[in-house]
Amino acid sequence: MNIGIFGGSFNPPHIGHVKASISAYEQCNLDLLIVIPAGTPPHKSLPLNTPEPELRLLMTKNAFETEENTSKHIKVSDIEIYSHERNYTIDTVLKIRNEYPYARLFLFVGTDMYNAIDTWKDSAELLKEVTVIELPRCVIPISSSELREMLVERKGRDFIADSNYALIIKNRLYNAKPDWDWLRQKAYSMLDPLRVPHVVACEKEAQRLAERWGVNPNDAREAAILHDITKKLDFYENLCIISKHGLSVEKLGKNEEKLLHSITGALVAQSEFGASDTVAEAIKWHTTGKAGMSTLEKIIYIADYIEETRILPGIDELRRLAYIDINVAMLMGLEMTVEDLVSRDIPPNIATIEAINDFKHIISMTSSERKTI
Ligand code: DGI
Ligand code: FE
Ligand code: FE
Repeated sequence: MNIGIFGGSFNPPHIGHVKASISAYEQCNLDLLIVIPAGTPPHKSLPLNTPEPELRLLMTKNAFETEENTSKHIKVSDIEIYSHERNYTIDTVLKIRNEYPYARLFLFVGTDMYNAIDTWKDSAELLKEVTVIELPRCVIPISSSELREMLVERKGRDFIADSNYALIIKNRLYNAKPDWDWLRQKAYSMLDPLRVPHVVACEKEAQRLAERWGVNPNDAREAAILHDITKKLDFYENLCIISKHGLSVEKLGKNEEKLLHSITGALVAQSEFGASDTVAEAIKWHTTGKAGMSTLEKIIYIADYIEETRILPGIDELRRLAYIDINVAMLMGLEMTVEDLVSRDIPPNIATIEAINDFKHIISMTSSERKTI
């Protein structure tokens, strides 16, 4: 029996690890490849934001135990990952040797390790037990540390298994930020197809408003892309999301089921896409508004209203105002909504009324300040 042993930090695992070890698997004619994510010894130079062992183990499984690799016998082992002490390769190899006394063992190592093998603990004994195979980096020229840097820049997705990319973004591991195309694709797949142009236009408008009003345009884009992701869900599906997060809904008034999508949109944006609190709050208040809105919250409310596909009476005036005085635009938008609701015999939500009073107050303050100047 031929067994390959492939240890590493896998922080995160990437297609370079997988491709190189699969090609070595074939060349060594392996019957089994044992992949061993390393533990986190206190003094080893793993970066501070290294994910929990459970997550690193899961990511390593996701990366290696794929559909593509079903014809291969690959086992991801947890013999090192939970350990907080330094694991020497010789100890791990002897454990495997114990389990497979007659196997031929191949130890897969990267070039750096390969060149330093003489300096390893008990290297002479180790070399009696295993045949060392150098895994060249040239197959996929990427390292985990380069990848971690790319993830912060919304790059690197192509080097990572899809399930792992979703996991990294959901938990914002390594301070990763979502690749725009990936985020859009995920978000659009949750929408009624007829709503996609609205969300596309909303992102564009939110970005422009953010640039106009000095808000982080990336936050505005994220919030816009995600703001309606639960809109397609029915009343009970929305309630499920809310109770899954340990929350409950206060009594809903007539026709207020529609208001749930902003609450659940914010929850799902955080739990599935790792959105920040700032972004989640902007989603939460995008339908009703509220008193004391942040500029990002105003921007998402307004972008939702004025994006280029919307056709409403008075919309062009609102589009103009949004770039001149966003508070005046907010007041106009809120009042237009109330007018529309009242005409349909729907009482406006309390948050909408409070928002209107707040913006009236803000606008009267700024205009009296103007007078004193
Ligand atoms: O999700 P969108 O269609 O893009 O836009 P939205 O989130 O602003 O939702 C608009 C719907 O929400 C529209 O049917 C009117 C309704 N709505 C807005 N404010 C209130 C409201 N419904 C109630 N019951 N009360 C409100 O204050
Ligand atoms: Fe909405
Ligand atoms: Fe919307």
